[in-house]
Amino acid sequence: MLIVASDAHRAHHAREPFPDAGRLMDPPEVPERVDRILDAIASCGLGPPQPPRPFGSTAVTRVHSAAYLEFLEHAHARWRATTGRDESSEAVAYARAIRDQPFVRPEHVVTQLGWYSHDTDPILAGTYDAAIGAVDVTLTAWEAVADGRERVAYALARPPGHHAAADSFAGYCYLNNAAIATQAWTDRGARIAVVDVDYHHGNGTQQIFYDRDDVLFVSLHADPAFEYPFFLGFANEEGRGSGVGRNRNYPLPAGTEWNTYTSALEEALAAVRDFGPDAVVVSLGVDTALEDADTFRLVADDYPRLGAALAGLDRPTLVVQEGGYCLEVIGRNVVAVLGAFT
Ligand code: OKP
Ligand code: ZN
Repeated sequence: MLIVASDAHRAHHAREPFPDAGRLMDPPEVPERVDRILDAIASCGLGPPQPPRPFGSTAVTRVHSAAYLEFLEHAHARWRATTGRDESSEAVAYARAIRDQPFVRPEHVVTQLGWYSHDTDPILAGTYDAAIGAVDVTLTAWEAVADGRERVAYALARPPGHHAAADSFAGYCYLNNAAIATQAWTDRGARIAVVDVDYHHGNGTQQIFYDRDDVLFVSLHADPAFEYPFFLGFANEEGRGSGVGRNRNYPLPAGTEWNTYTSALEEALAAVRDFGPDAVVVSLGVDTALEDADTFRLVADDYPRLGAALAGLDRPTLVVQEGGYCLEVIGRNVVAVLGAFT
């Protein structure tokens, strides 16, 4: 199995605490996540990780709007010019779009921050370069599978991507790595199933492919009735237009253990088999772990089972890293999933 990783992610490291369920929380999406996964990969004999090649922006512009990309690239410099803050400052929204108004042209950087995001994530001086670096990692892994050189590849993407939509960042995500690879695949004529097993609903991926009949999006996640991203991820979101029936959400209760998880997983994977994709993209978040701060309770032995179920689809597969924040177990659990493919 090809494993792709790079150091570009280090340019993005948010440190300012943000409000989360009534408390201030230190950002958990840190560079050390990648180090821990690489350690586990090294000690289980997978790898060695390969470096990415640069892909430029063509594939990115197939998913994200030109205006959003221009914003993301220059937001921090504009923020500095406007506020007088320094290189290490974090640009964060503090005013939001006003609903149901005809306004569509954000010009001021603060307006843009409120326009292009729906939570409190910051843009740092290195955010754009890091996000592009994660896309290069993802597309390098994708290309090896799409060209038929590998049956399965793993993209150690950071920052993650599944909350980023065509023109919005949120949930630690700026560019939607999995969606960009999926789009690149469909641009070669393939029908793709995206299986999102991160603890949180992949709202960005859902939004990007909501009208599409050539991409099936299935997501198992904590019920948005009580969990981030709150506004999307409910079971009645089934797709739109020619995409009707091509979006399947499996919201699960707080405290979900393997027993409940596996039933939903079997249903989701049956929908994938039914769709009959040419290839599969897995958005792999391991924040479903008992040890993670969130509410699910999957344990070490469950991750090889999850991997085996995904590998059982028996399709060319790109696995893209999403969440997982407990540094003690993130590596162990990622490697357990990957190991099931070998
Ligand atoms: C990302 B992924 C606000 C962030 C609030 C959101 C959780 C994001 C999870 N700055 N927390 O799906 O693991
Ligand atoms: Zn998550």
